[in-house]
Amino acid sequence: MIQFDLITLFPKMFKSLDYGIVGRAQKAGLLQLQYWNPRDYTHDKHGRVDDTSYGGGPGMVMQVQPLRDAINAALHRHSRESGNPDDKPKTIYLSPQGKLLTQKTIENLASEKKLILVMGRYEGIDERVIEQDIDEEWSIGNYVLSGGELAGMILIDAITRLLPEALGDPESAHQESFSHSNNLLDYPHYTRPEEIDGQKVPEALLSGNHKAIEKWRLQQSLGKTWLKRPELLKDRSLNAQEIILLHEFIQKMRNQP
Ligand code: 4GT
Repeated sequence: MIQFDLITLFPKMFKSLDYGIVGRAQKAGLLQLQYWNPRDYTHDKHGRVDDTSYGGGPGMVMQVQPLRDAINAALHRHSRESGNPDDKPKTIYLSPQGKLLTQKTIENLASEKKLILVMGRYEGIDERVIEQDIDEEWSIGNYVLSGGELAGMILIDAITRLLPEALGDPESAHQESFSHSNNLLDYPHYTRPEEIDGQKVPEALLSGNHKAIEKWRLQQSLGKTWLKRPELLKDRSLNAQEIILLHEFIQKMRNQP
């Protein structure tokens, strides 16, 4: 079971997590989402949670007080329920200024019992919240969104599919995370029919020979990575068998381009 406390002005956006594996995980009690809306913590009579930026320039900034009070409300509920002041959940701010999330990061976060995710809006949040209230800052990619909610949902989705009981087939996430933590792309997948419009399923997959299938898949993972994302191979050393398989892949490709 993993719990997320979501600090957001738009809790209804998270309804997209009611579908598929993540929806099932919620219904099965493997995943719990709780919402804390900074709007409910503002002291402003008009309900404002943002203000203009010191130094000028366009756009508004989320103010410290409503945000910090919402985070603290989540922390207080946690310490009241756990009774242990030493296990404070991590607070995470999702922003383009964070370190890039990888499958490795996701695997590490998946072992936490509870995470507090802070979703920014407007131009972002007051820097003093990041300094005082945030433990880790993560980005989902080098591009800018109108809010942190979609990034938060991506993080929750990626973590949830790794929870041991979250999948119908417990092998599948494990297998795939293996190829990812190995810095290789997934191998190609095929299903019935065996032939369509003259396109055939590769012979090796029809052989029923598990060793041959495993070898073909590793070769495809190596070859596709070399073709599509060669930079990934720089972060990974190849063993003798992998070097042979990759050379064979490249050779075959040169024979029938
Ligand atoms: C990009 C990302 C993110 C945004 C990302 C603060 C106001 C941030 C809008 C928010 N954009 N959030 N987490 N690449 N935009 O992860």
